[in-house]
Amino acid sequence: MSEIVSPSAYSSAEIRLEEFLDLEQFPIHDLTHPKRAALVKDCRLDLKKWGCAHIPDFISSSAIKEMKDEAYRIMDGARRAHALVNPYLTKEDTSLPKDHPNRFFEERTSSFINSDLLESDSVLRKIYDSDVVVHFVSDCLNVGPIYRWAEPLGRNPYSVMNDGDYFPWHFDGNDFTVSILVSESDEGGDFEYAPDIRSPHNERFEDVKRVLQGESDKVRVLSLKTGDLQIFKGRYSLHRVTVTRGDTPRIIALPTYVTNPYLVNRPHHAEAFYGRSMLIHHERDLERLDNLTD
Ligand SMILES: O=C(O)CCC(=O)C(=O)O
Ligand SMILES: [Fe+2]
Repeated sequence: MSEIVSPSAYSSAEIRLEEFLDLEQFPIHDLTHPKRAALVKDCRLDLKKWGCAHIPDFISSSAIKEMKDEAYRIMDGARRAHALVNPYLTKEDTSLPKDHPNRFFEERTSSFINSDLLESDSVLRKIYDSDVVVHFVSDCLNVGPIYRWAEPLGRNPYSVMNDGDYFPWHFDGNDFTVSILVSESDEGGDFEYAPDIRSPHNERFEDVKRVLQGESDKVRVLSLKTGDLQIFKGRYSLHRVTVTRGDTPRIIALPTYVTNPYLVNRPHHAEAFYGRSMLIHHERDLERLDNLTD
């Protein structure tokens, strides 16, 4: 007779890493494994040098296929935005000079499949919910502790870009983002970023302005391939995705992490990116420790 056992924790499901990783190649669960140490070392160097770490072919092709299939099944829920956004996802402050980055607005035409739409047995959900993955990402960033955050819409969404779509220059509300490309567009869809262009308590508006005006030598381009893992400090690095072209949509899974697990996006950020704000976004519109605009 089978015994009914109550969960020992609210999230009691054991996540099988083998469902999305080749553990021989990427033994992220084994803290003594030299391969894990080498991966962490490379990521730390890349993050220091380029503000971005990149592990090719990290997620198994079967898990990529599962995520792609899921994204297509729930694609109807993708919200195509026509929002005009500035890099901070804030309202325009007309008291600032006309060429201030706060007043630089671009049209976002890309879509999100928000996190609340993911299927219950979604592989993306499992990747996000795995503490082993959080620990690995934290080690790679050399920052800890980091957490999943309370953001209900944007914690692990799919971003979808169809022919002609554009994802404008912006900073993220969360500290760190892991990107997993699930489907490559036929053309375009390059990730461009200016590493660590701002830091806690230092907005560096002049440097940001130069990037927006296309005059900065700080911009780097990363062309991801399906299955690659990218770890990125989106709160400090201004970034965008160039226009995508062709019939194949660019679909990317975006698990996101924070240093304060209580936080969510600010209401205006949630509305512009994820199509709506919820009560939680208004209740938790708190001061940020880093004192950055958003
Ligand atoms: O699609 C990407 O590669 C980046 C998406 C992004 O920057 C975001 O969702 O905030
Ligand atoms: Fe972003």
